[in-house]
Amino acid sequence: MTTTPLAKRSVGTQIINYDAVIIGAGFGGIYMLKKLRDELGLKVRAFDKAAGVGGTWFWNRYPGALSDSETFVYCFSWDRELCQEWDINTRYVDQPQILSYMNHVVDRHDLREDIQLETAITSAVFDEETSRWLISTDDGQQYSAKYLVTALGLLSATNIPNIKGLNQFKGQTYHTANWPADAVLEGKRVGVIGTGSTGTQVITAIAPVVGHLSVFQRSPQYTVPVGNGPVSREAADDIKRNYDAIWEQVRSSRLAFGFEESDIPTMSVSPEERKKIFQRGWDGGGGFRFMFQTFNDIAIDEQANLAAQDFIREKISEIVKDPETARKLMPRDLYAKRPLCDSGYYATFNRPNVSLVDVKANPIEEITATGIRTADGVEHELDVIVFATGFDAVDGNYKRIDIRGRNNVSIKDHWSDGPSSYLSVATANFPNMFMILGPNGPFTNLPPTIETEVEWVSDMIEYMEDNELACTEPDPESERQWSETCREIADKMLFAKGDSWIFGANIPGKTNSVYFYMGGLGPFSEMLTSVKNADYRGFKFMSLSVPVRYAQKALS
Ligand code: FAD
Ligand code: NA7
Repeated sequence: MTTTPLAKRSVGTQIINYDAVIIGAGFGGIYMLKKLRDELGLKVRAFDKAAGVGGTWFWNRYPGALSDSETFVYCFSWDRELCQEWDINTRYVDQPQILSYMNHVVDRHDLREDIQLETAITSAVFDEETSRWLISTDDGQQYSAKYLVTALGLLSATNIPNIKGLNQFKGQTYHTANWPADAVLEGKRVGVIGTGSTGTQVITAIAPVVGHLSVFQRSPQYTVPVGNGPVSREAADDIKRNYDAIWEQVRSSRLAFGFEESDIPTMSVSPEERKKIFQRGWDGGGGFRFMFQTFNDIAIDEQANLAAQDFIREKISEIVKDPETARKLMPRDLYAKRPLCDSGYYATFNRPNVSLVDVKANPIEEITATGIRTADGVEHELDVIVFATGFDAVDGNYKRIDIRGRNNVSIKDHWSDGPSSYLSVATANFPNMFMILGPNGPFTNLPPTIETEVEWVSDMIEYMEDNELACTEPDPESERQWSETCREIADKMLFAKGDSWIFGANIPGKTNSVYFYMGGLGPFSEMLTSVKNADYRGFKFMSLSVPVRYAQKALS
């Protein structure tokens, strides 16, 4: 490690120099480190505030945490050998399985020595004179790097709603994404606030062990069975044998979930046939499969959407024995959020120890010392409150770091009307800052999108090094056009009419904006390739005002 006192900046501490600093050690950060260190030969350090690698899967240890992407596509495809060696035992992977997989990848590629854990990046400031980033951590250390790669995660900054009285509760409170190892729920009176993807998982998993479970539901959910179960040796071998074909299909598809998306319009078939196809989707399992493999227009056409809604509402009335509970569980709005799947969510409400509180009709008034009081005056006595209340998605972690680009402008101000990017990977006036899963990236099964972005960024950095370029950033007009493209596509989707984190609607005060490119991974990859092949169209480059590989050359 090279250290030097940079007199201008240093306030007693030595600044440590790298070619690239990566923030985050989840899927994105791990692969970025591998590419930049082992393929480009750069001096790189990855930081994570977590005590272990794995990102999402380090943090989300709540009971029932399970991927809703299938195992064979919820992994890295770049490690061909590992794809052949790693066992696929179950259709989906649970949190401990994913975490152990990610630790294995890190060890297998000797990445651990270049990952610094339990270290939060507090600020990153671009120095226009040296064209380098000055990065500070919560332990008071400063680093300098030519490239800053933010692999901060899009579902990572937790959201705890500001409910009156939160601090006076005498029992335990847990957010699902910060689940303590010593959490005890057995026999306890537990309240869960939130019934999204996480809420449905945790509710279903803990109901059999808690004393009493009170579910505080603001929005009822459409959810279908996940269909988890063992994968036979034969099926697993088949997946391994077809590695090339599978990944080619995944990368060129829209959703990257490893299935062919339907091309049949919902209303083009008879009502009987429609029901049969929905039933097949229900029996087969998987939220994305149900929404996108049954028919091709559930997410875009209101009539098609209504047909899917009706099918799920009918299932709720069949499954849930108490009609009043069934009524409360039935959504009436569009089926236009990230499609959920579960391991018996609706049936959980048949248990005698589970009660449903409709907090839209009967809002939470206050958290008291002993529980939650709702507007009807009832005090729900609790030992534990679980917040399954989601995330300040996409730009949440960016706003939590003091990131400053040209003219000392902060990213918070730069994105005050909602976050934007050029192709999800970069934003104007933040030179040499590359984002993995930045705003307006594809809405997909994420590891294939992460790989696509990491590979493109790595190629871009290689190009810059080969051409001795000091820095690059997108021009604002290219960024504006990309935002417009994302907006146009989103406006064609019913998702734009549903209130969820996908459009920033879950956080009070957050800009309701377009946060994703809904055009699919295949078209997104083609776009990235065409930009690269056109000498990085839409990016401007500045050549040397300081030596490239400053860290190595200037200090050796
Ligand atoms: P993350 O895994 O979120 O990693 C980001 C890391 O950055 C974190 O470890 C965080 O600690 C670190 N970090 C942030 N700020 C700082 C800072 N200032 N300083 C230092 N470190 C920092 N996606 C799917 O495609 N399929 C699924 O089935 C699926 N299931 C999910 C289930 C849950 C419960 C959740 C929460 C998400 C799920 N996701 C799923 C989305 C998931 O986040 C992505 O699939 C993927 O793990 C993202 O990887 P990442 O590396 O981009 O970010
Ligand atoms: P989500 O999908 O944002 O769900 C959060 C849930 O919490 C949702 O039901 C919210 O109700 C509810 N919520 C949020 N704030 C409140 C308050 N103040 N009172 C009552 N209820 C509240 O987050 P998840 O963690 O489930 O899933 C996020 C993604 O991570 C998911 O797609 C997976 O990919 C993993 P609302 O619907 O807003 O009315």
